[in-house]
Amino acid sequence: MKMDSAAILHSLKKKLAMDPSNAKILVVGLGTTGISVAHYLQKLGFRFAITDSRDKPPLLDEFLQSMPDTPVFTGGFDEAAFKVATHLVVSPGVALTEKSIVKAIANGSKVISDIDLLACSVNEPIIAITGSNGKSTVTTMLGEMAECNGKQVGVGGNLGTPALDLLGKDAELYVLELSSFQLERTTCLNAVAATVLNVSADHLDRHVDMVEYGQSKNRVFNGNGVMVINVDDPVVDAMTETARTTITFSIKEKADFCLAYKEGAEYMMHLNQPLMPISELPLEGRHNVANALAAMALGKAIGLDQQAMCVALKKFKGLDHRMQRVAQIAGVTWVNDSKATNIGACIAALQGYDSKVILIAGGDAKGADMNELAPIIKDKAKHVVLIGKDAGLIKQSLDQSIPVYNAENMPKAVSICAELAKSGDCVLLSPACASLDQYKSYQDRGNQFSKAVLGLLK
Ligand code: UMA
Ligand code: ADP
Repeated sequence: MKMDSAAILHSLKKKLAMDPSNAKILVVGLGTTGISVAHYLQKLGFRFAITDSRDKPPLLDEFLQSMPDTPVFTGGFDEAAFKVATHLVVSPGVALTEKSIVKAIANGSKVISDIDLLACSVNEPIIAITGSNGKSTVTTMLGEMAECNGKQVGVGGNLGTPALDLLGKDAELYVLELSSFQLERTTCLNAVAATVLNVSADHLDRHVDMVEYGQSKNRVFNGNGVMVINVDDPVVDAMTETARTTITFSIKEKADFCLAYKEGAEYMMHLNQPLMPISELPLEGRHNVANALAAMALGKAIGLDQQAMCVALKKFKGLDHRMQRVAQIAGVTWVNDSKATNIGACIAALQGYDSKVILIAGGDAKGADMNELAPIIKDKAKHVVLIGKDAGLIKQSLDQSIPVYNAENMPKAVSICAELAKSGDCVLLSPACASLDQYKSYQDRGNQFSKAVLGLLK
């Protein structure tokens, strides 16, 4: 049954010690998360203020218009605002190591997330998906599978729609993509089913090391829901809690959801039952077969019909900027994988090719060790065109074994590739790095790539 305001307030008090009569809440970060939190708190009658360390965050004017009475502190974090706060709802982009936050915690403030607030506000099941790569793909797949089962589903979180903006839409279930940042500050999520798809180096500019990064991911399993485990990833496999209900998936070995050959075709299997041939999955790359198995396993955990899940998978279009074919020009295929913002995604992309590609890579490495990428580049790329701030790190890791070119911008990178490519070649943008050193976002980077490629037709 849907929770009314009284039930939500009761739950907030019990689980987060949040009560409108005495809680003073500071929303940290005036981005999409912060704004969704502000609307939620206002509806429930809480006293709160919002702060952002930027002078003029882009959403400030819009916010001031919609909530003119809310105290707003911008241009640095105001010590006084932190000092009086009983609770800090900290946006994922703000590091918990911020001095003001550390001080506030020492003074007894409680740090929570928008995900905590959602978890206290719904009776409907929450399915939580994290991992270094594949989160958005699996979240979207599962959402479409649930819709194919006739369910009203709220799909969001790190994917784009802030979790609290999913409220009020009569969802029967919530499918949330969660980042390590969202998880590290979430204390009361108890998802009915959850998965860590994989763990590979990412965000090491924010996390102390791989151990701490993995621990943040592991928090998705807090509670007692079904654990969906990728047995191909040793870090994830080690998260298995034997007392919990577990569903496994694998593209390499036997698991609850795995692969097997039947009459010459490779099938996705559940236990010993064939589900569908992988040739009917309209996506590039083995990693997307793993993603499909993970989505199936999560769907199984919440009782979705397997036939309906297969129908959804066969229709799944894939997401933009992930192994997206942009064009074929003079026999050269151009692929936009701009969402490959870490090494693991670039490795998965390269592994999918049988012959060598021309790779465009580089950007902000976020503290990752590019030497981990070098062996697969040497194996699968015949030329490498480097862009962005950490181009030098990739170049160093490749020694002299492969021709490397530097490009100051995307049009230049595309024109170098166009000169190098011969009919039958593939040019792959899979940067292994974040985009923010040169672009507004990975979408902007991908769009600039596509624009430059399509410009070759003129
Ligand atoms: N800010 C500060 N001080 C800081 C850092 C940020 O005041 O030190 C302020 C910024 O000035 C800005 C606000 O915080 O005004 C932005 O907050 P935010 O960075 O948390 O961004 P949101 O708009 O709230 O978006 C967040 C997620 N962003 C990040 O985690 C960086 C979005 O994920 C997510 O879609 C959204 O919440 C809804 O849940 C984006 C992302 O890049 C897509 N995620 C990373 C990833 O996928 O790799 C983790
Ligand atoms: P996320 O939301 O975790 O960033 P996406 O589905 O958006 O995941 O994909 C991000 C990048 O990772 C893309 O380059 C995509 O091709 C790649 N990718 C997707 N699934 C996997 C996987 N299971 N393993 C490795 N890389 C993957």
